[in-house]
Amino acid sequence: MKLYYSRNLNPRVAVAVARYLKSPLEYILSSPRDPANVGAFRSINPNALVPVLEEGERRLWETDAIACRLSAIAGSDFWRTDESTPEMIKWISWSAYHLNSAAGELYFDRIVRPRIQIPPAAPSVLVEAMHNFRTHAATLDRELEDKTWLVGDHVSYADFRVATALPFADGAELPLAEFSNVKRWHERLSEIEAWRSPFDGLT
Ligand SMILES: N[C@@H](CCC(=O)N[C@@H](CS)C(=O)NCC(=O)O)C(=O)O
Repeated sequence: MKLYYSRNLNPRVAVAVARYLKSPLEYILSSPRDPANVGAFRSINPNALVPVLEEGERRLWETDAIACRLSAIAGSDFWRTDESTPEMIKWISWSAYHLNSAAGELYFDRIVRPRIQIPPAAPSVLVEAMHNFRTHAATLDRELEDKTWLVGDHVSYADFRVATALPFADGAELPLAEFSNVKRWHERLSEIEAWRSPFDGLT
């Protein structure tokens, strides 16, 4: 099996999941949007994005689908398959449409745009993204008031997925210090080596 990845938001989650589950993978560092690669990469993923999990002829894209598959292969409940599955899906969905959507805009503007040398977004776009991030981080903060993990009593994919942008908080200027429960929960998550340093030992 192969996992095509880069060091950006979503592939970072997929690599962290794979390392956490000790998935037997070959890791292929990729630049699918590089003009030199984009055409060829579309045969691996028509969206020309990473991560992609390749198992023989089968290619699976989307981080959530890859996490689901790797968890099944590992025989783990990291991807919950019991009565708590809807609760896990709730967090995955919420983070995609709300927290990570807002954080992703800030990440893209402050980390990716300077790297690929395109001009910053209009200030009003960033003000709105920051407002949305604060709104959703406040929701998460309240939810985490009396919880160690988002689903049940041990870590699940919901924790990794909701935390997608938090390892980039400094560079993306996410105001984590304002949300003490979120900050504590992410510190706890960062005690897991696979989450803290997913790329260690990879090229
Ligand atoms: N919905 C997809 C999004 C994948 C995506 O946006 N990947 C971005 C990185 S966050 C990408 O491949 N960008 C080009 C690159 O990283 O080189 C998922 O959840 O996997």
